[in-house]
This record gives sequence, C-alpha cells and structure tokens, in this order.
Amino acid sequence: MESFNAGDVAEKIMAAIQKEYKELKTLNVMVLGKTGVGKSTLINNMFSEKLADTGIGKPVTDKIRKIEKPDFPLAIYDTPGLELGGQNVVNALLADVTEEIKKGISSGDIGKMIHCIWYCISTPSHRFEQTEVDFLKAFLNQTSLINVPVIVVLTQSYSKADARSLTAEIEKENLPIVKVVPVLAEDYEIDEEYVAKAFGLDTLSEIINNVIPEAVKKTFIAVQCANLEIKKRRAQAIVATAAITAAATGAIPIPFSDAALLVPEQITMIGSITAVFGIRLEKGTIYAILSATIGTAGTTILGRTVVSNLLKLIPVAGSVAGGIISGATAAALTAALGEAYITILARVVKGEMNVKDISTAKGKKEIARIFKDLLKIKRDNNGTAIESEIETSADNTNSFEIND
Ligand SMILES: Nc1nc2c(ncn2[C@@H]2O[C@H](COP(=O)(O)OP(=O)(O)O)[C@@H](O)[C@H]2O)c(=O)[nH]1
Ligand SMILES: [Mg+2]
Repeated sequence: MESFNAGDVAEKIMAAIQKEYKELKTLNVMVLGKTGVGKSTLINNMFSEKLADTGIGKPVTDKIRKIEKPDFPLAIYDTPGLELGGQNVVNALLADVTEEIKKGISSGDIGKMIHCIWYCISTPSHRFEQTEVDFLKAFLNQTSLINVPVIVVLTQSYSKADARSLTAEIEKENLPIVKVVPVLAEDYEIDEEYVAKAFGLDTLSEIINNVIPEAVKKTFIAVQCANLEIKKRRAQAIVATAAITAAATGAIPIPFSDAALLVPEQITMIGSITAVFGIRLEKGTIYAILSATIGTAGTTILGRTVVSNLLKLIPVAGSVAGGIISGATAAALTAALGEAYITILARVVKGEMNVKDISTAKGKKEIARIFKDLLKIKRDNNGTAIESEIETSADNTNSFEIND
C-alpha cells in the first residue's frame, strides 16, 4: 500500500496556502483627513503589515499617494495634503479623489476599485468645522452617486466624552455615511499615572467587513489584525463546509493511507484557514502540526494503530466496524482537525504562542492535546458540535500519546 508521508502532505498544504494567497483580490482603501489626525497610526494598527511606515508610496496625483507592499493584497490611497486650506485646494482635491474613484469603477476590475473610504477627524479638535462639513458633504455627494461606503473615523479619541459629543454633532448632519466610529489606535499616555487604552479598531473592522464587496471580504479578513473574532468566524465556516464534504463522501475504509483524512478537501481547508489568519508558515511548522495531530513525524500518517487510537476518542465512532469509518466519523475528524488548527493560529495571532514554539516537543504535545480534546466533542453527522464546546484548557495533564 502506498504510504502517506507527512512531508508530502506538508508540501501539498504549502501549495494550497500559496494558491489561497495568490487568489486574494487586492483590497483598496482610501483614507482622507488632515495631516496629523492619525491616518498613518490608524492604518498601521488595522493591518498586519505596517504599510504607512515602510510601504512604498507612489504618487497617483500630486495629492493622492498609493501605498502598497509586495505580496500583500492591500492598497491604501493616502491623501497627506488634505489641509482644507483655500477653496481652490479643496475643490482640486475633491476633483482628484472622485476622479480616482471613478477611474477604478470604470475599469470594471474589482481589484482596481476603491472599496471603502475612511474619513478621519481628530476628536481632540473638538468640533466639526464648517469647512470640513462642506467638504464632506460635497465629497459624499459624489461617493453616494457611485456607491462607495464612507466611514467617518474619529481618531485620537482618548477622551470618550469628547468622542461622544463629536459623534452626536456629526450625526446631526444626517450625512449619507455608514457610521461614525470613535477609535484610539494606540494607547495614549495622558500623564505618568494614566494611560488611555487603545479601543475601537475591532468595531471599525466589523463595520468595514459588513460594507465592503463580497469579493474582497476574504482579503480584508486576512489582512486586518484588529478583530480576531472575524477571522475565527470565517475559519469556522470553512471547517463546517469541509466537515460536511467529508460526511458526504460517506463510509471510508481504513487505514486511510492516501485517502480519507487528508483528502484534497482537508488540504484546501488548512490552506484556506491559514489565509484567513494571514500568517506566513514554513513547511516545517505545517509538518509539526500534522505530526502532532494525525500522524507521527517521519512515518506513515494514519497507520492502523494511530487511526484506531484517534477513533476511540470520537463519541460517534467508537469502534471501527469492518475496517470502515462512517461519514459522521470522517466529519468529526475533519472538524476536530480544522478547529485544532484554528485554536493554534488564534494563539499565534494573540501572541500567546510563537510560530517557532509549534515545532518544539512542548508545542507538539500541546497541539496533540488540543486535537484530542476536540475529537472528544459530541457532534452531529455533519461534524457540528452538539454539546457546548470543551474548553481546551492549558493545564490538562492527560496528554495524548501518539503511537508509532
Ligand atoms: N497614542 C496615540 N497617538 C496617536 C494616535 N493617533 C495618532 N497619534 C499621534 O499623532 C501624531 C500624528 O499621527 P499620524 O498617524 O502621523 O497622522 P497622519 O498625518 O494623519 O498620518 C503622531 O505623533 C502619532 O503618534 C493614537 O491613536 N494614539
Ligand atoms: Mg500620515
């Protein structure tokens, strides 16, 4: 029988991850606001790559700068010079910006359109100046005609009271905007004793996710780093789909060897989840995760002993009758593998786990334990948990031993 090597699988998963990243359409965000309101700080804290510091700015017009980074599917259209000086300057900027937005739309290419606009106003400025109101109204007049969502972001909102009153003031204007969202992109030191904690980026992220076109949602979820829940939700949906596919394939004979657990659907699942989290993983890391969950390093994945031991943990499976596992068992295995992978990547994103830790003996043991806990969850025939999820506690001493 052809053996199924973890290295080969890791290779296939790397290819699936590459494919996922390549297929992401570029997300285009336009950011407007006066110099010093905190546009760069906001951009740097919303996305996993610090575009505003190190991104290569390319002048699109004398007022608009396009910031991009190689191999990162995000483009920021920054307008550093929005000073709202004389009326001529304002009119020229308005013309430039609307021209740029219209150009994208007439291209017919979703990757070239502006998908969302953030209009930034600094909360400490305390008031919504008439010139700014007029500019915003003229601008919204253009953007609502062409249907691009505009979010007003109140930056540097270390005073929540000031943010509330400025929000009320702007809302009074009844502008055709998505929402007014107060944020503090970075902790703000008010004095030696008091530091205002950063807030609001998770809310902003959720709102953006709701208004951008479907075609770039995947990209946004991948490149944003402000809202982990959005990533988790998307990843869980991917797992649910993969588990249903596994269930639908029906009874699967064991040993799986080159079939079953890591069929193309599962490989795609791992690839898609990785893209959602926007993490760059090396082959060695994937290999470590695989060996800690469904196989042992360097040997055939899912030899009969390993499979039997894993299956014993699954409530719906129990024993393996006649050397065949049911669709429900395949679904449960797929769901547990996907959920274990989400748990690990979420920890990496939260900074609780370092990518390098994954490959250590301790890391692998921890991953094995997470997987085992998830296998034990009672699920329906499609792999959906039917009891409240077991909390994968860090201090579980009953760790899972993988047999060779
Ligand atoms: N602590 C803190 N400082 C901020 C925040 N937003 C902006 N700043 C500071 O305000 C100044 C101007 O911000 P910047 O992002 O360069 O503004 P831009 O000109 O609109 O791009 C910088 O010194 C930032 O560090 C924030 O959310 N928290
Ligand atoms: Mg800037």
